[in-house]
Amino acid sequence: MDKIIVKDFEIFANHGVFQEEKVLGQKFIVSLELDISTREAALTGDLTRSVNYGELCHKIENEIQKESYDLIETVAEKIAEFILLEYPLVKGVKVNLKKPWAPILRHLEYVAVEIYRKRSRAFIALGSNMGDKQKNLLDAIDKIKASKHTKVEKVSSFITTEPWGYLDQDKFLNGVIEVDTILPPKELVRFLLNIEKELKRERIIKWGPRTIDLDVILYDDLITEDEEILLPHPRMQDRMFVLEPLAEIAPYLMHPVLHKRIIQLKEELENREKNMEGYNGKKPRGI
Ligand code: PH2
Ligand code: MG
Ligand code: MG
Repeated sequence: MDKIIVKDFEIFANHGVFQEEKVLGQKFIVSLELDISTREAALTGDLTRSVNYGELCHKIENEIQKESYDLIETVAEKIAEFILLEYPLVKGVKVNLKKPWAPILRHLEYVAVEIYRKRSRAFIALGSNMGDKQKNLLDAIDKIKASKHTKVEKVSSFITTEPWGYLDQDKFLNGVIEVDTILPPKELVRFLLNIEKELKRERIIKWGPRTIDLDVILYDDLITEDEEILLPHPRMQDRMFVLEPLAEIAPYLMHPVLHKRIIQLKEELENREKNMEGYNGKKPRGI
C-alpha cells in the first residue's frame, strides 16, 4: 500500500509519570506512516482524496496538548486512534513517539514507543427469539452505531428461522451486519457482550432462548485458536441463519479457512439440507 510519511514532527507537551514533567513540559517527536492509496489524489489533484499533512500535524499537536498522560504508550495510542477516526481513507497507521529529554538522570538519545494500528472489517451475526425480536435487533444495531469505534457499513434483511441446536424454543429473527472497526477482536467481543447485557440478555441454556445474541463471525482474514474468540466462527458454515443474511451483504467474501466464497458455502449447505430431508422424512437437526 502507498504511504504518507511524516518524520520527526516536534511538539511541546506535558506527558510523563513525574510531577515535574507535567508542570514543566518537554519535547516529543512524532513520526507517522499512514497507509493510504494516493492514486486517486495523484490523478485528480484533489486533496480531499488524500490527507492534508499540514492540517494533520496541527490537529495532532492540538490533540496531544489537550490533556496530560502519564505514559508515552497512551500518547501514541491516542495519536493512532485520532488519525483512524478522523481520516477514513487511512487504513492503518504506524506511530513512533520519541521523548528525547526523558528525565532519568542519565544521558540517552531518546526513548520511544512505536505502534501500528489499523481499521478492520468484521461481520457480526445477530439473533433474537424473545420479546420484540425486531426491536431487539434494531436496538443492538443502534448501540453499535453509537460507538465511535465501530461504523456500521451494511445491514442484511432480518429473516425468521427455526431454532438450531436446542429445538424446544421460539423461532429466531436473524441478521448479519458488516462493521468497520478500530477495536481489536477481543475488545470488539467485549463491547458486544456489554450491549447484550444492556439489552438484558440472560444466559440460561446453551443455544437456548435469548433476547439478543451478537457473535463475531469473521474479522478480516483472521484465524485464531483462542477459545475465548474463535475466528472465523467455527460453525458458521453449518448455519443457514448465518449464511443466508451474510450471502446477501457479502456473497463473494472468501472464508479464510475453507477457501470458499460465502455464496458457495450457502449452496453446499442447501444441498446438504435437501439430502437430509429425504432421509427418514425428517427435518434436519443440528445442521
Ligand atoms: N442461535 C443459537 C442457537 N440456535 N437458531 C437460530 N435459528 N438462530 C440463532 O441465532 C440461533 C439458533 C446460539 O447462538
Ligand atoms: Mg450464537
Ligand atoms: Mg453468542
